[in-house]
Amino acid sequence: MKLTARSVSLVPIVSTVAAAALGASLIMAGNANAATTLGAAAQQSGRYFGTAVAAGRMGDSTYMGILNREFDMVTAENEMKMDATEPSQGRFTYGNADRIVNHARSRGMRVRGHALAWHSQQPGWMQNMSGSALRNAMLNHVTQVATYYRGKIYAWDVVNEAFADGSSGARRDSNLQRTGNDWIEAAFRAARAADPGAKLCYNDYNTDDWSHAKTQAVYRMVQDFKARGVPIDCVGLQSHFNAQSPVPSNYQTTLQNFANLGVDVQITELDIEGSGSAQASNYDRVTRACLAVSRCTGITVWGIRDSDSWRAYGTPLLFDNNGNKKPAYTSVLNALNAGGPGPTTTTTTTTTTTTSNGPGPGDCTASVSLNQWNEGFVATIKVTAGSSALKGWRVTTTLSNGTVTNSWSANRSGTSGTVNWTNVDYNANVPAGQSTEFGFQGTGSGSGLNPTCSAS
Ligand code: 9MR
Repeated sequence: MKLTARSVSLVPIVSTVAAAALGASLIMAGNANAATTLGAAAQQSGRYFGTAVAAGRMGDSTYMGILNREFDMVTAENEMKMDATEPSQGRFTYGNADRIVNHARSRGMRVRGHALAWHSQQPGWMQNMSGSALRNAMLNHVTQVATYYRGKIYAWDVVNEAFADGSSGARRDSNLQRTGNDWIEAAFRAARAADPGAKLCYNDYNTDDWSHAKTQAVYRMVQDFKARGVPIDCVGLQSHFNAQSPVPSNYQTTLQNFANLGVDVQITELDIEGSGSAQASNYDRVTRACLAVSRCTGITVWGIRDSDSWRAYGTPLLFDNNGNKKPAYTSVLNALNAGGPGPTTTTTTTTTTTTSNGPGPGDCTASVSLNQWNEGFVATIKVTAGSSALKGWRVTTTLSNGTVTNSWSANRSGTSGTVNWTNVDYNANVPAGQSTEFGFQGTGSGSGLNPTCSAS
């Protein structure tokens, strides 16, 4: 990209105002229970503190020591991008991504997935595609990668950097944009279908200043998505700051305004060029802004040591080249220890109910796994054949307080009340005792679906 321009009660002994007025050492001395690592400090208010990780540095013991000690969320810096995971069309490679994901999960860290669809870092074969071939290739990529990592990713950057810089407020021109303005929502729908449990984020840079046209344009898109039931759960603000692009005075306002749309807000690639107390104070401001917004659920810095940064010359990170903590580190840790209201969690519940007509020969059962959040739901219906194979099936569901907006892997009649579903060609045949799945997304409540299955 181009940068133009658990116990919370243990901690907030020091109020925010007092914390701002006191020196760092005083705060630490006055708070014997202060957490001593970034991850632990963030967890006190239910947040996370993450970093970008490069697979190529995982043999560096200093790097790994800091990673394992300080962070509880990980983003692959390049290894989950389209060129890394689908180097030739239809051939998916996850070696380096898996090294990062497996390491994180084995240490109890969570993972942000970055990124499913982006105009940049596309594999060569995709760069030359257009039209419906490109749209289908993109959707297949989203589906395959999100399915591969299903259940392992806290949040996906489904679409990255799709808006233009400057004052136009327009979408960025790209081969993906030229497939039609709805490419972004199509990507989000595909991601939800593939991994209903992951939070789905739109991620961008230069969207930190509330008055910027680009920020406003992203805001309007998210507002529109929420109004139309397009599945979006979070907005990522990359937050790459330097002298040309400083931390804006209205940064907290931006975070709060996005959050007010009903999405989580995450600071996804934070780095701030500079040094010493000036840099420390900027990091302090960003951290406090997140803590002040209850739906700002966490902060990720874009690398560990300055020397690990994509712009090492700007010494923008929290550890110096030798892995020593910088003043910026101390200011972030102290800000986290000063606390803030915990993030609001969406009410996501998963329930499974099974109804059965048998199962005997020619019969089938249907069960539902429901992922419900405040405004909508995704239902995955599992159709299981009885003691003989199915050559076709029909499922009936009841939607008393919800409306289907999008569905996959089945034909549908109706959108609310009694909704009937039948197999599509490729999932008509289900061997005895085996299962197939279809799904749908809706607004409102998906409770009481009570699916029944019959052979057809
Ligand atoms: O840090 C990444 C660097 O190693 C890559 O060369 C670069 C290529 O595009 O991407 C960097 O990460 C970018 C991130 O994926 C998206 N936002 C901007 C980041 C910094 O350029």
